[in-house]
Amino acid sequence: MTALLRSRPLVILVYPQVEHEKDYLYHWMPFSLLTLAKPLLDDGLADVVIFDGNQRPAQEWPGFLDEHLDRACCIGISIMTGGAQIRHALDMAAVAQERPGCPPLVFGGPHVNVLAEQTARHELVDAVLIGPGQASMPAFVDAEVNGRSWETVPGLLAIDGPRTIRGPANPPKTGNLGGYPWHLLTVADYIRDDPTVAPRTLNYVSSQGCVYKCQFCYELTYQRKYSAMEAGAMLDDLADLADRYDISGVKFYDADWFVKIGRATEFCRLKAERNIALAWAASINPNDILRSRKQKLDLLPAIADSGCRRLLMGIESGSDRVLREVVRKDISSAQALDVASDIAAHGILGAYTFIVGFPDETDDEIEQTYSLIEQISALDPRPETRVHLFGPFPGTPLFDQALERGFAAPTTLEAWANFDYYDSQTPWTGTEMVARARAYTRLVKAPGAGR
Ligand code: B12
Repeated sequence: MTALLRSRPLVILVYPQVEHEKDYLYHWMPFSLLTLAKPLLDDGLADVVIFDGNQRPAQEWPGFLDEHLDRACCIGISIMTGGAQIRHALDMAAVAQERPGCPPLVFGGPHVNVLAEQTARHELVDAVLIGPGQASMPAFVDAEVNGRSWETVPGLLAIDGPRTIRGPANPPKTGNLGGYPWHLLTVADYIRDDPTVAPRTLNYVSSQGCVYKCQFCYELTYQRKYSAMEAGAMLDDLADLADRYDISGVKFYDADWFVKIGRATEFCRLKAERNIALAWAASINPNDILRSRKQKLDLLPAIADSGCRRLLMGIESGSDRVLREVVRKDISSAQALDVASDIAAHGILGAYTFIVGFPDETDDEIEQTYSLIEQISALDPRPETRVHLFGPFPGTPLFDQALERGFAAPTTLEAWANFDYYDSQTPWTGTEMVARARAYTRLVKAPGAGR
């Protein structure tokens, strides 16, 4: 058995470091890589090792390569736009490529999904896999191990000078979530004391995709078919994690955990029935609450009873014009305040994000956003608020508008590597706007300080 396992090829998966905003206190498990590793292991195609740059310093990368490179059939690297992740990815790729016999370096993830060609042109990138990796990664490994042409790999794009290789389309269908190979990570290292949830909180992603149309968001471009774990399967996983790692809370980082309201209420029902005593937090769109009211589902009482401590919601703006015409949030500022009040009335901590600096946004509209923040901040429990500067993300409708208004976007992967959305990036955002946004970012910060 050991000999058999040894003879299997190895896939190295890398999540390069994301340089967190200064006030991010927590670490997230790299679910992107777990979703790729799962089918590789389940189908017996390869063994997998993960290097999480958010947990291990870059200096450990050469030693990691010494240990694993001789068995590796490829290195898969995940990248998102911003946060210097691309820079760390390229640094790591350069170190790997210097090694004799380095296997192909294949890139995937959110940045690839919007700028595939630009990424594939980079000399350190052997191929990109566009779209969800659940199907494309096993197909790529199969091609490498069994000598099949890269043209058979869904979502593949490789550009080497004048030569281009393209695989068939990789449908934006996701699925195959949950039941992850946790042993590939040191899960204990990701558990943190989260004052807004519970002393031993772990993050979790239970769905992919989103059904809303916010014009600044990457999900709109990617158009993944929404796919979610059933409530029961989610609870199986959480009960297992609670058992193995003694967690007391879970923080869901789905794009929107509440797309299927029936799934949410079923989760609460089953959680009580199975006596799973975890506190939890999740992301929600204000329209989910409005929908639940229309459907006469008592969503907020159900989730409050079920141990939901915090809801993260993008409100984006206090201006009805911006909400309607720029963001297309399908909600008015009055409805946003009403929903936030309802959340507070149920004793749940609201965490609301806003964006200032949209193209053509007026000073008066920005004032309306700050005034809404003031009104929301008067609620009890006092919600968290976070004000982002508008960041034009490639592929989104607002990116094109920003270009028309003089935003200078990077045009190569190398240039994206040094691009940071945290700073003011558009010609119409000045230092004063940045300072005010930071001042209105008010979080429950200190771990251990809360309940
Ligand atoms: C967790 C998270 C973070 C964590 C990252 C740590 C971690 N370990 O994940 C933190 C908090 C650090 C973070 C930061 C930021 N994030 Co973030 N984050 C997320 C979040 C909420 C979940 C990621 C996740 O686990 N998804 C679940 C997995 C299964 O999906 P996935 O990552 O997309 O992976 C799939 C595919 O992309 C593909 N794939 C991924 N990697 C690879 C690799 C290979 C080789 C292959 C073949 C395929 C492949 O296959 C996977 C399975 O289908 C997503 C939103 C979301 N729900 O996805 C945003 C998201 C990834 N973040 C985003 C952004 C923009 C940021 C910031 C830059 C925002 C900012 N305000 O500055 C910051 C970074 C820097 C900073 N200045 O702070 C965007 C990325 C858009 C883009 N164009 O790249 C997203 C998509 C949110 C959004 N809708 O806009 N983020």
